[in-house]
Amino acid sequence: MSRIEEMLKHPQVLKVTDNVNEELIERRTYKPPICNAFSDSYSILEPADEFEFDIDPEAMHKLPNIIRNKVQRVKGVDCPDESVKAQYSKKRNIGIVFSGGPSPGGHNVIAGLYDAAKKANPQSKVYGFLMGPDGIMENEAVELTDDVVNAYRNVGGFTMIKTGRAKIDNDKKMALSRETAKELKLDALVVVGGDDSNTNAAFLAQEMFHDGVQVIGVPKTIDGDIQVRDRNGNVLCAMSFGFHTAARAFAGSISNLCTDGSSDVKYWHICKVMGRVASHLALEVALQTHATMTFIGEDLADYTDVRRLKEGTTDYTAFGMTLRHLSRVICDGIVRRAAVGKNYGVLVIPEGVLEFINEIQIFIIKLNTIIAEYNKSHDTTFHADFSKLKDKLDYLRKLAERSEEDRTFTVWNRRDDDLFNAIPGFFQEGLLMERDSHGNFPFSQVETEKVILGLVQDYLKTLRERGEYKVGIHRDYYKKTLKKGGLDPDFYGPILFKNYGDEYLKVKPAIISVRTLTQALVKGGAMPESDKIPAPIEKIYKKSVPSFNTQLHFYGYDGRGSDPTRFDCTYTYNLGLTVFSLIANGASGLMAAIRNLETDFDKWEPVGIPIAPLMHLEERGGKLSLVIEKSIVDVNSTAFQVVKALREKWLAAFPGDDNYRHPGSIRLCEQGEEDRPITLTLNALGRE
Ligand code: FBP
Repeated sequence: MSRIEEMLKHPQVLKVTDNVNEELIERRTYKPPICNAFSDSYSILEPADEFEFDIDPEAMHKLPNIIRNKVQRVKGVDCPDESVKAQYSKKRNIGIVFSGGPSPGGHNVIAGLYDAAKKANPQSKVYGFLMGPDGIMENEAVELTDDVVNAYRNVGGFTMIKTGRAKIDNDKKMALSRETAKELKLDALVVVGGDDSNTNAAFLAQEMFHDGVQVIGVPKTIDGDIQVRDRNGNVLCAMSFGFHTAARAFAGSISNLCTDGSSDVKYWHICKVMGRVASHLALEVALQTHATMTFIGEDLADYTDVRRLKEGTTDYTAFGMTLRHLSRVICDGIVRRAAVGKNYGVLVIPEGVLEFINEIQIFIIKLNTIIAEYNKSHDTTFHADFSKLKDKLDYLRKLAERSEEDRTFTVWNRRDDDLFNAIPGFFQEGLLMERDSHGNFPFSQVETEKVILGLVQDYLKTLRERGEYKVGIHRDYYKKTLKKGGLDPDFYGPILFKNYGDEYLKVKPAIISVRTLTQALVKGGAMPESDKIPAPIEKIYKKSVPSFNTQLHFYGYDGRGSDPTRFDCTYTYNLGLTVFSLIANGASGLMAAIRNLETDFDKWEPVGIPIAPLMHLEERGGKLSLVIEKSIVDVNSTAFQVVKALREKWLAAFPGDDNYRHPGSIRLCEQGEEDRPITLTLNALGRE
């Protein structure tokens, strides 16, 4: 036996190389607290009539059997009627599926549902559909057992049954799903997904209504864009699960960059954070880390260029920030920090920021329409027929030509084509990328940060040439350096700096090279033209010349796969218990939710929210579809207003320390991690 083979058998080596470590054992055995409603033997539903919705006529028409559902409160009872007991405890077959991107806490939804179902009747079966909705259509399912469920308690990812992005969106797929439900004798189907998947859940609930299969949705997505209020603004679901964990994971890494950046003081870290459209994650990251600059897409869209608003005229270009303008705002922050010696920092950009930039949004909508139209009218698809960028651009050029001959064809004209051809190739490719099955634009695949960075670099170059981008020199350092070289700082100071006397000294704008420095010294009477620049002066000058060094980062898939925070563990386990209560009480077409997430745990209230009344008509892939509306960041919310009010402080474009915050790492049992998203706390305070 070789030495290494022997080593591999050593108990210590076996222990440290085992997949199961202490952390995993701690997670698997942790028991999240349960809401009061679940501490009794049974739970019942009580309609909460005070919550009302504006119903879309199309939803009324398409979802007749579930549109009149009410919000239901889950209440614990110890001794209900015998008929209630019998209904609650009957043997059931329940199927559960993950749909869309992973979101930390999903396994606990399964664990909560499994525990409640088995407690109510040990004969009940819970099936996990594999690989997302495809698993339903193809009847690929596994019966979940104690061993399987226990291995994943409080553990991140959707590894147990995997996930997928398929959509059950036509008669054939519906028929296949009904067939599976029949084969497995399902009483209920649980769809754990985002806005599109819960939309799908509503259609499945309608479709399976007469088959007697109940369908329940669960609000999942790290993007945090499933937030439900009733027509009067009462909050029913403040946040989808997984958001807190992803934000904390991103914040942990970004906060480390803040520390690194303010230590070696040479990089700007450009961090793109996930969130396909809404900027909730970026907002929470800003609150968690106090990163130097964080942009919120919704805020950029809300921008109004008042100079363009002349009385009596409407200039639509005055509304919303352009990419160019955004790059100017970023440069302004960079230049102001450099002036106080901080030529470094951390910039956070939401993944979906382009969606809020007027000119880009127009491209996305136009290209979505073009691609959808093409796919509708051809047997093949746009992306199959035009695999190379050049072919796609040729096709667009032809459309532009067509618009000149046919005035009714307006979707792509010569101006669109010219503008599109002026943007970098990699960005063109990004904008033309294949849409997902829901018709969504794949923002995570586009190198947004590179597009913005390109513009920032160009403009910083201009500012450098204009002498406006300089690194400020601390006056003590300046004085020490000159004195050490035998020069009088007070003599040279007014010649070199535009603000001699301030704490950070800024080299005059006209001095942008060794040549212009020589000229300034000669003009100031400090030396004849033939002399060499004194070494201490040259040293100070060189220190004032900025170089813009960047490191690009993308925070998305890593945080999505993180182990859940205590908040998400508790939230999701209770969501699972809620799902079972809704099923056991005969509900269908409801989404499980927990109210009062923003308060202390003892006030958390499990509810069922009717999905159909949340639907409205929206343009998707070139046609109007009935979908649940995404919640984007409300720029009037307290959370956003706090970030806005503290922006200058966090930019720290003044002498002294930066204002970074260290959220720490995600821990399960110990205290120390704040117990809910800061966004929720602030917004709740704002409503008080
Ligand atoms: P869900 O809405 O399905 O939860 O997914 C959200 C998300 O993580 C976005 O933040 C991101 O843009 C997208 O998924 C990435 O998609 P993919 O996993 O297909 O790359």
